[in-house]
Amino acid sequence: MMRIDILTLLPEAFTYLNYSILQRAQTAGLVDIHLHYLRDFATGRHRITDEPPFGGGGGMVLKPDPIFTAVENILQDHQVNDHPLTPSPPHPIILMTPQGRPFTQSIAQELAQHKRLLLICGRYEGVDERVRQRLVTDEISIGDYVLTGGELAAMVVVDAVVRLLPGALGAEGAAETDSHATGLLEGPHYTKPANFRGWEVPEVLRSGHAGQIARWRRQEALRRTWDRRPDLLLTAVLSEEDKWFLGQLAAGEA
Ligand code: 6GU
Repeated sequence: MMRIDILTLLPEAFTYLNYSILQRAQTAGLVDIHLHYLRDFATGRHRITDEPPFGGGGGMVLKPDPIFTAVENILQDHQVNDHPLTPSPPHPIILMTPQGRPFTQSIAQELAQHKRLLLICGRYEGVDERVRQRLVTDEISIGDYVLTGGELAAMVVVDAVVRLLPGALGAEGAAETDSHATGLLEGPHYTKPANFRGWEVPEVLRSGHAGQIARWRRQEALRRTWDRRPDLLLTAVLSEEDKWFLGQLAAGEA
């Protein structure tokens, strides 16, 4: 069973984790998710977690001590005095920040291999640099736009990771055929009715020919990727037949 700890100033925001696949994965014992309120680890009468930046300027910066104390408590036996990158640490300690490495399906796959993850939700204005340099082992962003805090980003990462855990998806939804798992976008999907307002479902999908259906789906995935995300074709794993079909698309013949 994987364990995920999330350190946040807004634990109430994580209700999304109690639904759907994330809920099922938890009740099935595939993952154990623990929320920790950063303020609980702050000291003093006011339990202050942030302060204005040294040197002036706007915004507030998360103080290092509550974050270090929280992480040390959460990962009880974790040694945080050494730089965490040299003696490779037992578990990833991930800071959610727009300055992090851009999150991808391959990072989700990488994270899904670990027994334990700790996500720290930053805030846009910033986190004391000593947290980055001396505590975290990884920094992740979910894209080039500004969010108020790392909470939504942490839920995105948890969702993408948990659905990769063996047994998380029902038989109907295999993670291997998802968009991006194959390196391509998925082609179109259709369901009942076969004729909706005169608009027909492609005949091949109702033909019952498994081989023809698989080939059509592959070609439509290639077509959609060619149209919308040609950058993905540079890294996708392509067969000779795939390359031939892309040649047809390029020539305007498909
Ligand atoms: Cl991880 N945090 C914040 N605050 N904004 C983001 C982000 C993370 N990823 C994209 N924008």
